[in-house]
Amino acid sequence: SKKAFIFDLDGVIVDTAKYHFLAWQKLAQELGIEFTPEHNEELKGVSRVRSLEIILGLGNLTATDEEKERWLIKKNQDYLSYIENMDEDEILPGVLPVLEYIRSQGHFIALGSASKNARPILEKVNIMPFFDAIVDGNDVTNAKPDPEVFVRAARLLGVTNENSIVFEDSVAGIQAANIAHMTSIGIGDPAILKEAHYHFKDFTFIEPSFIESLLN
Ligand code: G16
Ligand code: MG
Repeated sequence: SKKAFIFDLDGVIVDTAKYHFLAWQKLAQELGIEFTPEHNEELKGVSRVRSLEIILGLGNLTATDEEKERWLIKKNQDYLSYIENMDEDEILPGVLPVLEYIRSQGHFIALGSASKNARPILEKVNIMPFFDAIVDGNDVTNAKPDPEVFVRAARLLGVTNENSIVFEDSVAGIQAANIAHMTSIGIGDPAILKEAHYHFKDFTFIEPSFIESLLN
């Protein structure tokens, strides 16, 4: 039967984390909060609202809902200005061959991202045509590690959770896949992603034979 290969976006297909970092750092600076690349690790896979709460927590700052709303809009405007000129050169190494192989074998490809900017990013890097289904931050109410984003993607394709395979770079995303009884594949640091069923440093290490081994 057909499988669903579900890809996270940030940290898996493209490295937008560096642009999120720049935009959050700009805001943190204006608020007088120290925000380092190490702090930024905690924001990976985390929703926009939750990310702001974490940053405010770093500075022991409280804010009204109006202020938070204003800062979230500002952060996103800055982020959008940083990603404006993204193109296919920013697709991470090895991703395109894996997408092409999965498609050549007749299986489904889906996106399961926390980002509300996922669609414009897929368009900028010119890979929209690969995707049979897209579920992003605009479609879900529960953030990873809740499996909602991945389960919705599988449902859209009519594939069971057990026949779904998730590529993720965040701990919360691996947990979400595991909770849903999907196969989880961690991309990145093995020390961070130890709960994943399989693990690769990046997509250049994923051979067609590995994808094939998941099909039975
Ligand atoms: C991404 C990033 C997170 C970001 C979130 C929301 O998730 O990893 O750092 O906070 O999306 O993004 P936006 O502000 O664009 O809605 P993912 O799930 O693609 O890794
Ligand atoms: Mg990610």
